[in-house]
Amino acid sequence: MTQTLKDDVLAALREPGHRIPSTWLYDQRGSELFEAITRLPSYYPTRTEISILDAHLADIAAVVPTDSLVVELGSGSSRKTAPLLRALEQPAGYVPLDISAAYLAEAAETLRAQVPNLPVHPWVADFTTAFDLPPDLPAHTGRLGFFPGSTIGNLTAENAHALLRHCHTLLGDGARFLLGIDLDKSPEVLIPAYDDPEGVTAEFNRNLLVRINRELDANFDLAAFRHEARYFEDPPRIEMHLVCERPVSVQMAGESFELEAGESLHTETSHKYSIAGFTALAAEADWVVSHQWHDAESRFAVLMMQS
Ligand code: AVI
Repeated sequence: MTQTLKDDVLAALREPGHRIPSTWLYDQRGSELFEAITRLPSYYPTRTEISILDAHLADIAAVVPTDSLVVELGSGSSRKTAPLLRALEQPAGYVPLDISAAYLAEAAETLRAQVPNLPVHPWVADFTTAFDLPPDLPAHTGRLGFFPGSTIGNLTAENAHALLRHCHTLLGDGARFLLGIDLDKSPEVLIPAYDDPEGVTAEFNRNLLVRINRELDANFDLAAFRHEARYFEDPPRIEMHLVCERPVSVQMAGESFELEAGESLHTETSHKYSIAGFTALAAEADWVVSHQWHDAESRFAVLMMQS
């Protein structure tokens, strides 16, 4: 069930662990800050994935049947989607899915300009829940799911499984699914990617408190919270936290909450996979990994799966 920001923040403040779903990081400012993160020297995933896609576009296109309908989970970074669509042989159309109607409309316009003559069917959907496709799709012979950015890593294993299973049903028999995953690696590389020297990720994380104060009339004292990226080995993941530097009292929705020094709000988990581990997760949802591409340092992988 989709919760409101208020319900999720109240639940997080009441429960130990204080976990707030990471989707709330992406208001207008949060989306701009995330875009800035993708261009930081220490945030390797975006540029690594783009270089893998660029290097293997012809191999990727070769395993996608002609006349496929491309369904992207997320409204598409023009840096990844336009080159893919141009490389495919006569795609039947492109369906970007996004929770934000405004962002989706803008991205669809950009894409239309970059890939003329391709039917584009933007569709507002929350892909963390069961979603549908638009009813007025052009005729097509098969479907290609596209889920770049390692966004699947921000889901729990349970939700990632549910999403893969849902996509299996939605994309149908003979479908292909092209997906990016971030690979497990040394914390010496991972920590700076999520705690950059420029402080952009810290601002991205702290912006959640700005949003909560603004939208829910709360009074989080921003100066009392420090951004922290933590690496865990099992399962491999980075967690983002906002750690209280001193005891903090917060008032919100007529309730008062006390947080102790050292307690934290857990704002995001970013799972890091092995190719074998992800292949096993995909197999539980009946997807077979048919091709895999990664960079020379094995930081990131792009997988092609078949239903
Ligand atoms: C969107 N997602 C894949 C990013 C990640 O790497 O988990 C979000 C992010 N959080 C901090 N930096 C980037």
